[in-house]
Amino acid sequence: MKCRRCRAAAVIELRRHNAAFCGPCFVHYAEQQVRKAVDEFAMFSPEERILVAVSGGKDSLGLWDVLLRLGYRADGLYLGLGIGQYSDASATYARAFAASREARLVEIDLPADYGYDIPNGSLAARRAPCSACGLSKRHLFNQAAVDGGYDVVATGHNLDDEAAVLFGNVLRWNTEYLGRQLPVLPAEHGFVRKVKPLVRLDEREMAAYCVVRGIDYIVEECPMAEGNRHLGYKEALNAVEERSPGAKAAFYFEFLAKASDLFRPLAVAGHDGGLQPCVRCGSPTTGEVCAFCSLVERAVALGPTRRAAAGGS
Ligand code: Q46
Ligand code: ZN
Repeated sequence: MKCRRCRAAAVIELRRHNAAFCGPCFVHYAEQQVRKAVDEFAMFSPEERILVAVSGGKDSLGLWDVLLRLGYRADGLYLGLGIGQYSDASATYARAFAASREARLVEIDLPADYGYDIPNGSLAARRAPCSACGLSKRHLFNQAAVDGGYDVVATGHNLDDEAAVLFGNVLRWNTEYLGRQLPVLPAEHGFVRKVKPLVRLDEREMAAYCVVRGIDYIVEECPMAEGNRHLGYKEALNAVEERSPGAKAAFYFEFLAKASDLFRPLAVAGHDGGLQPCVRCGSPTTGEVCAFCSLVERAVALGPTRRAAAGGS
């Protein structure tokens, strides 16, 4: 197998592109894919300041690396979720990467800064852990971007993530979500712009990118991910992709090109609920107190004793 670009021995084969690449040319390919996504969806300009949400995993660290290599003004944001050993280890990878690139890493720690963790918050709010986690991330990423004067928050969602979410939304015809599933969500109502520059790269490619670039990342999955519906959707899509290389990318990009606009009015209608500032934190919300502040309040009130009794750690 030879590299498509330089004819040297290839280290990775990409069936959906009917191509193979050597290490350096694969890095070039990955950069091109990010560049293409950024340009195609007008994600940000070289002057803008980007806050990259980093988890210590392959996608977010790989994304940060690509953006720095492409010359973007990208800082990292690490959010400590208080998920035991997993959080301790993931923070180590994020810090080590930042130190190796002399890049700026903003850190927020849920237990130290807000007095709760994801297992506790999930119990208190009677939400699945990933739901309490998603709510916390959305709020704190936005808050950190506003506080730090960043133009945009970038997350490491890759093609597999986006295709799996799309699959789940199509299975249930969640029309409001379908109207908002875009690689760029523009700034509105006090929310900064959110972008997903890795939509043209899949999970395997991001793992390969990190290996070729020598980026150490946490391989272990978050222990709370078990039972997450999206894992099942990813497996289903991988089975389709195996038989029909390129199907996953076609599913996602053809949706964006041909169907996404049809659902947009439904998303806008569902989102038009008269936003006002939260009385506690000032974030835009439809109620008096935003969902994040009420989660914190309930989690802190639940306290560590009840948490231990309920089997949390
Ligand atoms: S970190 Fe949070 Fe994920 Fe863990 S609790 Fe779920 S959402 S699985 S990306
Ligand atoms: Zn609030």
